Amino acid sequence: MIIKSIEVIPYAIDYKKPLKFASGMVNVADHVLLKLVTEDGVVGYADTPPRPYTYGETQGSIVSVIETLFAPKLVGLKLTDAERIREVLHKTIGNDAAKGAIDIAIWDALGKTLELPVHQLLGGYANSLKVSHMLGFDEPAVVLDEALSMREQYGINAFKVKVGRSPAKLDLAICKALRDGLGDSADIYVDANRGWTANEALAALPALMDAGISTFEEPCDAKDAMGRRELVKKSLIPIVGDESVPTPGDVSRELLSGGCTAISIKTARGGFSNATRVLDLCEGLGVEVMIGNQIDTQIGTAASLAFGAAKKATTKKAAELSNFLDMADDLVAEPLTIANGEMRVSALPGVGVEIDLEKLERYRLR
Ligand code: MUC
Ligand code: MG
Repeated sequence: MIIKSIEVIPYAIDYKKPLKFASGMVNVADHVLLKLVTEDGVVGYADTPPRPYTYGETQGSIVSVIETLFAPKLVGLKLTDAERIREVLHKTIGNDAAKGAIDIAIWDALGKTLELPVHQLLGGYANSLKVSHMLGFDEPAVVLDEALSMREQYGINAFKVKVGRSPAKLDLAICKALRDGLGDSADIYVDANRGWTANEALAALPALMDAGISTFEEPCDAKDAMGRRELVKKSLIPIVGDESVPTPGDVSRELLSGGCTAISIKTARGGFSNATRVLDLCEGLGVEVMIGNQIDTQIGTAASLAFGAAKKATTKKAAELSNFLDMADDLVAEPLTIANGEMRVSALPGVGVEIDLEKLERYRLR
């Protein structure tokens, strides 16, 4: 149960096609694999996606903060020393992806030590989650084709559409094309990644409503507090906080000040422990949540699935679990599968994936 070592392994795997959105583009998974070993020889893994343009973390900064600040203080603690571990991680502001990987690897090692799946340890509510697919910027016909093929091949019928461009009509045309092409049964919702001003988002609302959009994520920068609050007051659909709410403190601030009315929970950001606190806070306040995607690999997706399936509140809406399908390869020994629009939890102890060590050798950068 005692943490013996924490190793960080930067690696790079290409995407078959890039995902483009208002705050950036991803065409390579330049992530960090975290490997935690206990004195009993149990190995816990977690994946760390850097998002410099959103949270300021890079592949290099993740490696550095873990190697120089966190790992030296965590080695020697028990996997169950949760509050002591939290105290170490709280020594820095931010670094939420790095902290998330440490937390998830600890849970993975704990599950393997106890020979139990982490979704059981976290709550064990469901065996599967409905899957939502995230659609990046492209021509309306191309985006619709992707959505139709996701429905045809995997049974997915929930789609998050990236918006936030100028002119807004580029994005509104995509929303209309998707509704016309997918029909009324599809859940279609949008994410502007802060690309619009509050007034641009407000101007887009009627067309979004016409297209039957169910929720509107990060329409504008939450720091533009007055405009954002006006927008929230005027919107008939939930305004979802994502990058504005990585921690429980951020969630409290944004919900209580009227900056958003629903919360996207991402395990890559702070891990299961942070996600549990965010979820409990939202439940206490009666606020809707959804499981978001940090453009995760299969390792990260397995973590989102383990958490989302464990808790009742996160099983209501489809969870964003499918964007690993765009990657040219992955580090897992057995690929995750999506069938009938659902992903089932793994029966393996821990988070539920095994690492293919040959692939890790192939893609590691050092
Ligand atoms: C999202 O919901 O914003 C884009 C960048 C990232 O890290 O996550 C995404 C998806
Ligand atoms: Mg988002």
